[in-house]
Amino acid sequence: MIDNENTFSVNKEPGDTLIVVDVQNDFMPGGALAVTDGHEVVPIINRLSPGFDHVIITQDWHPPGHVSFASTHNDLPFLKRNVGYGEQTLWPDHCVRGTQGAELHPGLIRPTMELAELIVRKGRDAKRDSYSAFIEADRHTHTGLHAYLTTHKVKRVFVAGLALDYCVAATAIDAANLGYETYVVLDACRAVSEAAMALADERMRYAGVRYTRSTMIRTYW
Ligand code: VGL
Ligand code: ZN
Repeated sequence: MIDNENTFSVNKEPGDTLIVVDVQNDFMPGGALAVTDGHEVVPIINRLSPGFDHVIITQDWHPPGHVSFASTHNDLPFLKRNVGYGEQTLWPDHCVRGTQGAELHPGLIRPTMELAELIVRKGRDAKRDSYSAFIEADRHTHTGLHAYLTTHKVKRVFVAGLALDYCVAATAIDAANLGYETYVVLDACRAVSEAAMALADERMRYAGVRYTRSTMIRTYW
């Protein structure tokens, strides 16, 4: 469903920023909200990060009893429920702040974590989820990432990590709508479900998000 006409080769420019989304233990095989082959993105991201002027990491970082947890509503995971700000997909408890499942994959620590200048923790409010690293699920509350990138005059962002059909897509769509030239690094992402991926693909294209691959990003200096 992701074909080639929206996939671009790109030459690295000063200021280019890599956003590494939710490469956390709970999204790895065996984790609470496992993404198939999620661990495969780790070495790819580690090869990618040293070439970027800015590396930003995000962590899904929920308090116990978070609104996105099925257990909070005594309901089943993967159903949807209307909460204050609209429809919320319910998930198994995952990325509870301070737990091992919320930690970054240990393989990411060097060099990506070492090079990162900012960690954005999202979904921190019990009553509000956030797939996007920029704007929370109420579509109103900013995380501060846009202000940070504006301060550093960042024009282009490259998004990688987990899950492509949820947090990566939401982050890329917001980035594009906020005016960044936005690339999703496809081989450095993995998706949860085919159905969600088809929808995410459509929404990303509509927002003007471009696709690239780690092998198609060139550095000339
Ligand atoms: C994510 C579902 C719930 C993600 C986070 O990182 O894509 N998905 N929380
Ligand atoms: Zn979450």
